Amino acid sequence: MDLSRLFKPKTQEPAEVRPDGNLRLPPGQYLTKKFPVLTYEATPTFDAEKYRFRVWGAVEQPFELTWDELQGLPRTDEIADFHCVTTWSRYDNHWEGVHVREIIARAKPLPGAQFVVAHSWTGYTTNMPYSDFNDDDVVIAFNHDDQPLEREHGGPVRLIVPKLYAYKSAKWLNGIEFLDQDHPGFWEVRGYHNHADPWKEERYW
Ligand SMILES: Nc1nc2c(c(=O)[nH]1)N[C@H]1C(S)=C(S)[C@@H](COP(=O)(O)O)O[C@H]1N2
Ligand SMILES: [Mo]
Repeated sequence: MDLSRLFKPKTQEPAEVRPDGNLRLPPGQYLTKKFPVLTYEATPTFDAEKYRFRVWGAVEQPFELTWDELQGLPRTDEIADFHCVTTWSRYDNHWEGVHVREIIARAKPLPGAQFVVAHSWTGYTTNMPYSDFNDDDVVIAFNHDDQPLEREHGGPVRLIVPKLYAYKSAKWLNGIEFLDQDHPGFWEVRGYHNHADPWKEERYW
C-alpha cells in the first residue's frame, strides 16, 4: 500500500501581511470568529436623558454634548481588526460612529496636550498618547457589524483604537480628557502595558 499520499504535507495559506510590513496577526495572538466579552466592572445601564459626553482638560474649547447632539455629529465607518491582550484577535469588525477628529476639531487641544484619557461612566479609564488617539482609524462607535453595539460590548457607545490592545477601546464612553502629562488608566496601573502596541507585544510593564 502506498502511504505517501497520507503523509503529504498540508498546503498552508501564506500569512497575511499588512501594508506596514507587519503580519496581520500580531505575535502571540490567535484568531477567533466569536466576539468574546471582556469586562472588569458590571455592565452598566444607560439613560439617554441623563447622558453627557464631556470633553475637557488641555483644550481651548471644553464642551459637553447631549446624547442627541453626539448622535448628530457626522458619521464615519471602517473595517478594523481587534486584538485583546488576553491573546484573542477578531478580524474585520465593521464599526460605525463618529471619528475622534470631530471631537478634536471642536475642542482644539492646546499645543501641550500630548496625552488623552478616555472615560467610561462606570469609572473605567484608559490613557494613550495624543498621537495614537488622533489617528485615521480611531472612532467613537455606536454600531458593530451593522447592529447597534450590544450593551455588554460597550453599547450604546464605546471608543475603538484598532492599533492598540483592546483595553484602550473604552466601553460605555462618556468623556475625553486631554492632558499635558500622562495619567495611566484602570488596567495600566494594574500592570498592563502603558502603550499596548500588539505588534511589539506590549502586554505588561
Ligand atoms: N469600560 C470598560 N471598557 C473596556 C473594558 C472594561 O473592562 N471596561 N475592557 C477592555 C478590554 S481588556 C477589552 S479586550 C475590550 C473588550 O471588548 P468586548 O468586551 O466588546 O470584546 O474592552 C476594553 N474596554
Ligand atoms: Mo482585553
